[in-house]
Amino acid sequence: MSTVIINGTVVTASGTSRADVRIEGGKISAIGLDLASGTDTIIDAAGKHLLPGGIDVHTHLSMPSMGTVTCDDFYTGHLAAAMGGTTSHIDFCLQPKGSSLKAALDTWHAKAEGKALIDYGFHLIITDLTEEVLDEIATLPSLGVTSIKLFMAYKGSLQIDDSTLFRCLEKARDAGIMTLVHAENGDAIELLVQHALERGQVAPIYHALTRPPQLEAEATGRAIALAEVLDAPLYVVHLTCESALGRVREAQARGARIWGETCTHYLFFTKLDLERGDFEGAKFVCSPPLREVQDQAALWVGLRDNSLSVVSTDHCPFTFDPQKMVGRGDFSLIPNGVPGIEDRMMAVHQAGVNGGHFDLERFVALTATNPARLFGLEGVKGSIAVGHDADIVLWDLGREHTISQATSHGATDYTLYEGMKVTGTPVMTLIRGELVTNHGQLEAAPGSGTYLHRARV
Ligand code: DUC
Ligand code: ZN
Ligand code: ZN
Ligand code: ZN
Repeated sequence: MSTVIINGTVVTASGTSRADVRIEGGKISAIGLDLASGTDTIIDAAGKHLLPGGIDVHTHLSMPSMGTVTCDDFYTGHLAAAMGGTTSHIDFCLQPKGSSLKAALDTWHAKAEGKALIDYGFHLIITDLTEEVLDEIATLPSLGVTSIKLFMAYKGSLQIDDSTLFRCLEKARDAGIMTLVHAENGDAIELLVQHALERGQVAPIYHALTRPPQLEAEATGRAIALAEVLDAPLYVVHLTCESALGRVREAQARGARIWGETCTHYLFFTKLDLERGDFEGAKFVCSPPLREVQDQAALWVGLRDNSLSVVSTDHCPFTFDPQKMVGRGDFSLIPNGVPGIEDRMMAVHQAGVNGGHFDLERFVALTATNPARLFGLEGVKGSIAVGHDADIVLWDLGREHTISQATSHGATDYTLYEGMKVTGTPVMTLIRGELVTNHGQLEAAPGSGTYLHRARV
């Protein structure tokens, strides 16, 4: 079976050109002019741009959190992702306390089994570091997992101490594994939350006020210091503010192996959104919290100057009603997380490219090429190049669309981006050469998404 996509404009992180793309056995076999002859299937992409399928390296599907479970599973989350032009993701597999890492991975594989529409890999969140678990880290690459994540916040549940972080960084470094951190000072946050509740400050805005940016910058700097001492690679997830970005930049200038990621919502919303009426502010509760306009501006600069390498979603969806409603009398009970897996590509394209922050090549770098390179998928995913998987999005730069819950595909009952007008949307998505979405229709069967056995970093 061969397919050729003709008449399109191919965009990679390093250039844009008019070319046909030939696909054989799910891989890109040729890129050039006039490749159509002798092909089984021809897709005419006249007027469209061909982008590498989006790679979202930060998602939480069917993940237990704060007494509930994120509402998208590996079917609804994948449907939303594919409709939005995302063809691969790396989900966070959570180690329950007392569990082995292997058992946690088995649980996550079972969640995806028979449901997956897009390709998926796993990062491993370590919550309980025993000597056995420390030894197990070295075995993760043989299971296709080449990244671990640690939480410096959520005291009493997910939070690890500095000694745990240090030991994991060292083990991960030796095993060719990237360490990811959620960088916020959980000890100070716990006290600030207690004080706020004692004063009767229960509204959603206090979520942001009890997690100030200084505590993100402090934890970011601390994690960087530990990683630098060990010369271990470190990826700071969901970076939100100018001060934390400064820590990353300084480390990069010293030549340290430090990378930063921000997430779509930090580019579009501020803590003022937590004050929306009728408890709607709860829809915007995530950690770290939304910040200020000046932080947004700093993040856009970081995305342009490469001090930030990736825009992911931190898709961690809960319904407004009933899931977020649980925190109506106490902000600290609102599940932390926002949806975004369907919106990322369109929203970032709209504000980033149409808004003049960067060009289409940089958009591709931030949403596909860099994520692949940093997480062991280089040469396989993240670019339109010979030998790569044919994960291709046909993007219509002129198509107008208004983002709305009514036309979205995930399981949440809201989108943060309600009413946002975009020009430029995906119209067709291929994964490994197979059609997955076509003008809003799903063409793939559940179970067609495959597990990504990732290479060492
Ligand atoms: N951090 C995440 O990365 N995701 C959801 C919640 C959180 O605090
Ligand atoms: Zn986090
Ligand atoms: Zn997350
Ligand atoms: Zn350009």
